[in-house]
Amino acid sequence: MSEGQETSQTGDTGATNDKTTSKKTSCSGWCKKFWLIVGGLVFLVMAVALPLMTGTDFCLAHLRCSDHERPTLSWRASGVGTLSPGVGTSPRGAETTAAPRRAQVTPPATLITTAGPYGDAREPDCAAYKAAGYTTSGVYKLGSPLSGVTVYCDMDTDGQGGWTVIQRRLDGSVPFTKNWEEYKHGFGNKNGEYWLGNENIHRLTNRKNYRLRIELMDWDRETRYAEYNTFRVAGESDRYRLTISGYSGDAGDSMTNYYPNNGQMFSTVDRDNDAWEHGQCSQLNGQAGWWFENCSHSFLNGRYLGNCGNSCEAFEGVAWKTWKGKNYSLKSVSMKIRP
Ligand SMILES: *[C@@H]1O[C@H](CO)[C@@H](O)[C@H](O)[C@H]1NC(C)=O
Ligand SMILES: *[C@@H]1O[C@H](CO)[C@@H](O)[C@H](O)[C@H]1NC(C)=O
Ligand SMILES: [Ca+2]
Repeated sequence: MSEGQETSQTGDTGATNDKTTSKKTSCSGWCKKFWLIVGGLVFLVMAVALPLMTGTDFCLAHLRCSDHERPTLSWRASGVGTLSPGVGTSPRGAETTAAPRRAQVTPPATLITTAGPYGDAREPDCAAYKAAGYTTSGVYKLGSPLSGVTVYCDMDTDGQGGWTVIQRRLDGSVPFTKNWEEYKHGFGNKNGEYWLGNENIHRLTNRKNYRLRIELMDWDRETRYAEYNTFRVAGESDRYRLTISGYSGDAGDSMTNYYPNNGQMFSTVDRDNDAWEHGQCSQLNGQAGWWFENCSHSFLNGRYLGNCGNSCEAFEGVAWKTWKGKNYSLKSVSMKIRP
């Protein structure tokens, strides 16, 4: 500060020789540094920022280059000779082998394309898709016998995945108070809440032996499950009668013990096929469709009552008697099958 003030004062008084010599000596020190910095910056911009903007540097760093980035690569290679060998060849090889396989095997998290493997709809269920190398949970389009029907495939649960989800409750966005025809054909949203449809479930479970897995979650996000190693639904002529047996799990058996659903026909609010002679279980139990006896200890299609603790209306909500009792309506449930 003080030095600068003095030189400007001497400059004003007219000592030209002193001024130029002092400027030259200070400039040779500072200017060198200045120009070094400016030069370095220019070099940095040329070497780093520009290739980054064109995508070439990313391409080099990750050894993954798409075809449209090729032209800029040659410019980069000529600028930095040491990096160029191998860059044009090895990543290309890696790309051509890895990329197509990735595109085939890994579906988008929530489907669904109308082209490619999904459009082909070649597999009968999620277990077959899993066996064919599809490992991502999401919505898949099925082949015969349900040709064209979409389902949510759980590819993670129980180590192996391959579960075809036939029912799911998550948030109450889809009412399950539906009639016979609606339960027959299915309803809801495959990315959210849905019933796959009695006809679809029948056609799937009649071609081979399936097991059923039921997953439950309460409002404290605690979970339980129940599995049955036999699960089969008859055709409409037998009113979608249920065959279920072989319980295991930690949720308790609410389907084959008391008021067993096994052997019962399906009932809806407009079709009374239950075992209650003088009344209708569906009317009484949340207007749900289910394999009521007189009536049931499982009510997975009941009304979505929300978090009403232990004081929900008894047997009206989404209930599983052997875990949370008749007055508790669960937060989320799902039913999924696998051969
Ligand atoms: C069937 O269930 C209803 C409703 O819970 C009940 O009123 C009726 O007595 C039961 N009938 C028989 C035969 O168990
Ligand atoms: C369960 O529901 C029944 C019928 O809605 C009701 O009478 C009973 O008080 C409820 N239980 C509790 C613990 O809230
Ligand atoms: Ca009845």
